[in-house]
This record gives sequence, structure tokens and C-alpha cells, in this order.
Amino acid sequence: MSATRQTPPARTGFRMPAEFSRHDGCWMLWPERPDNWRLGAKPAQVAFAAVAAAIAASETVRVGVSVRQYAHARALLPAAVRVVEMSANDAWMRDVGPTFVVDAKGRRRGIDWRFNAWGGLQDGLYFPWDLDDAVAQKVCELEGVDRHRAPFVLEGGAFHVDGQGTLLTTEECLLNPNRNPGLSRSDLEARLRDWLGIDTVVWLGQGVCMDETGGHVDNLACFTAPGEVALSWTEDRRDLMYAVVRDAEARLREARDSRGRRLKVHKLVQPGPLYMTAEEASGIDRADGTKPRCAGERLAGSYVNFYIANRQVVMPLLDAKRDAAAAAVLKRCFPSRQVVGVPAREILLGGGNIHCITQQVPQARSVA
Ligand code: KQY
Repeated sequence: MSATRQTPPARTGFRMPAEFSRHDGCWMLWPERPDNWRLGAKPAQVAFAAVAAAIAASETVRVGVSVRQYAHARALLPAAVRVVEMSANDAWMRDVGPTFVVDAKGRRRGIDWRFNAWGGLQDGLYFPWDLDDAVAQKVCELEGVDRHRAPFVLEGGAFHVDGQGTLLTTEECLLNPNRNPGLSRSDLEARLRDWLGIDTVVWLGQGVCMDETGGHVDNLACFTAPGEVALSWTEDRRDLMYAVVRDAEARLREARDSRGRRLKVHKLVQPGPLYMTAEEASGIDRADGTKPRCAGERLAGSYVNFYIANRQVVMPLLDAKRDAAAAAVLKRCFPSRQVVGVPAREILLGGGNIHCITQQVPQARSVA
């Protein structure tokens, strides 16, 4: 049995490694709710299976699936992917799964953040979210690691770390009173230090426009190496994102990381802009307690929402006119990894992308 602790893990020497560090595996969930995924989630399931297959080329992938979908998921997923029955309200493992931390003795633990469906009863995307909030505990149990249950709300997509003490996040998301109304910026910084083992927070302002998480950084910017950040980008002055990405760039250029370095910024041109079509919107069921989706809504498309696997970078393909340029930037950022594109519009229609549906299990190594 994995033990439950209420204490912050960094106080006993645990810290979150960067996503580009070595992994032991990756966790995902299986999409099925018809009020978020069109056509009974069939097209999204094909996209999720392709993501799992791409990641499985270099690390073990485990997918949590409801009892109803078990046989179908098993049939669609490659044999190398391990399928385990698990309840969830939707399929965003980045946000509902544990954030893994490691220490110098080679131990690994999981942080189980409180989850409120990206905003609780005020702005949350669905109700209830109790099954989602129980996912991290189950993953910790299956991984055989102790779990630290956090006394505050946070999602894995709301921060990135460089593994050397720096954390990247957005004010729009973390300071929103729909997450932790009683906590100030400095309270939150203290908690991030205590729970993730970081010492420097780089605050960006807004996230991607129309991002229904309320501005998760994982759709806007991420570390690609120590001292290097990829940033979603547009040169179009009329675009909603123009001011957002310029503000983010200015903050990144002013920032110093935990080692006192200036950050190198890699601009990743955004896809589109992309919008939900009438046909796509009509395939999504209406349901009480879920935010409806409408034709013509702008989608929060971004190439930054990729997953860094051990030997691949798995990136979303979203726009035939821009995919190749984005892949070329990622190839320069990750010269030792293969850049693999997966058609990801169906994931975007559900409100996120490849980073949002994955959660890495970092390798734990003892340091003598
Ligand atoms: O961005 C993420 N980390 C999750 C996206 C959730 C969208 C829910 N419909």
C-alpha cells in the first residue's frame, strides 16, 4: 500500500525533475464523455491511441479506462500499452494525475493536488469532478509510491519546471480566485517552493485566449532545456494573441532563472487561428453541469502543448500550413530526439492537447 502524507515533499528533499529528464513511463486516461468529445468520443479515441502509440516507442505507457470502454480501448491501443480500469470524469491526466517528485536517494513520490475542474462551481467546466480528484491516489497506488495530498488546488498543466529550481506559470491561472481564493502571490510561491522543490518563479501574464483552463502555461510556454523556453507566437497584430505573446516574451527576457541565467526564447508560430465548425459542435452532446460548445468558437490551439518522451517529442498536428515550421523549431530545440507529429484537432476540440492528456513518471536515481 502506498502511504498518504500531508506534508510538503520538498521539506524532506524531494523535487520535480524537468519533463526533458529521463522517464520510467507515462500515464494517460481514455476519453469517452459525449458532452465533451464529439460523436461519442470516437474520433478523439483514435487521436489518443495515436499519442499513446507514439510515446510507447520510447517509454511504457499506461492508460486508465472505465469499465464500459475497457474492451474497446484495449482493441484500439497498441499491445505495448498497458490498460488498467480506472474511473475518471474526463481524460486530462496532466491535471488529475499525480505530479511526481524524486530525491537524491532514488525515491519517488506523487503529489495529489486538489482538483476543482478548472474553477469549481464558479467557472469549472463540469460537475461533479470527484472521480477526477481520486485519480492521483490510484496512480500512486499502482506505481507503488507514497502520496502527498496537497491542501490547495493546482493542476499539472498550470506549471512547468526546468528541474534546476525554476518554475514557469501564469498569473491568469494561479492568481484566479476560482482556485485558491485565500492565497496571495507570495503564499502561492511559498507553496510551490515547498511542494515542488523550486526556488524561483517566473510569472507570465495571460495564457492562450479562449483556453478553458483559465490560462494554463502548458499551452503557452514550456522549458525545452535548462535556460531555454518555447513560446507560442504570432506576428499578426490583429490577432487576439498578439499582445499576450509579446507580454510573455518581455517577461521571459527580463527574467533570470534559479541559476541567474537569462532565458533563451524559441518562438513557435501558433496554428490557425482555428475555430470550431458547425459540424463539430453539433456532434457534442448537451448536458446539465457541462459548459456547452458552440460553432464558431475560437479553439485554444498551440504547438507548445507537446510531450517530451525519452526519445521523441510528440507534437500536435493542427494546421497543414504551419505544422512543418513548428516541427522544425522543435527539432532545433531537441536535437537528440525525433519529432513525431500526431493529428490532434480532435484533442483540441475537447479543450486541450497532447501535454494535457499525458503525465510523465520520472526516473528516480540515487546520487552517491
Ligand atoms: O490544458 C489542460 N491541461 C487540460 C485541458 C482541459 C480541458 C477540459 N475540457
